[in-house]
Amino acid sequence: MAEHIKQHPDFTQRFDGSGLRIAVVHARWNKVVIDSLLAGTLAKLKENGVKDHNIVIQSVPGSFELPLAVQRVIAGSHVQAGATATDLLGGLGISSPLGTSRSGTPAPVVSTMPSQPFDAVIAIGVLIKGSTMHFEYICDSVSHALMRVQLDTGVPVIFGVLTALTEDQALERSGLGRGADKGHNHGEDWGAAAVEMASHARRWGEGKF
Ligand code: RBF
Repeated sequence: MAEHIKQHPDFTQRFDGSGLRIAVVHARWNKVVIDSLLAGTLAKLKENGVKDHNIVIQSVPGSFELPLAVQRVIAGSHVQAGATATDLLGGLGISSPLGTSRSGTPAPVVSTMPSQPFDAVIAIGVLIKGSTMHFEYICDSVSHALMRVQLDTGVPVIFGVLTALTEDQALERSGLGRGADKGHNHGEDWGAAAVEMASHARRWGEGKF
């Protein structure tokens, strides 16, 4: 019988991230651990083909702020995509209700706004248990709320929140362990999970299985 049952998922199947747009929202509490997780996440996104200009990084004070930030970032990316579509139509002179152009052929508007909403959002936070009940309340509410955001929006939200009982646990799970074994940087898994889930969600959304 296998000695260890608990295993990380197999991320050897590659998904093409070259056409995906992904946001990373991270908290700033426990910065040393956050920085390592963020670096691992970004390295994996790029390794899977996600382009630099298609990665947006935002930060919030603490993990409790993550769910609202993720929800707003998703909504904002739809506004950006809508604005681009409107710009393009305006540039073609199709939907200008005020008829502002005096000439018959308005100059084309070259939009600098990204035209694509986020395909996935990675929420990164590090919660370390203290001597009060804050840890329990924040872990519980943040995990439920992040799940709610992804189900409400239909955009995959990757749960990149470490809920560590000790500082050493947090360090080990970000590849910064103090012992001989530095541990595994879970940020890498979150980057890979984002590309996989974004690819699946696109395909499933088009009815392709
Ligand atoms: N935020 C984190 O991301 N990680 C923590 O370990 C953490 N511990 C906290 C402990 C206490 C006692 C308090 C009051 C807040 C903590 N926060 C932590 C911040 C929290 O997520 C949030 O930013 C603030 O409560 C403001 O809404």
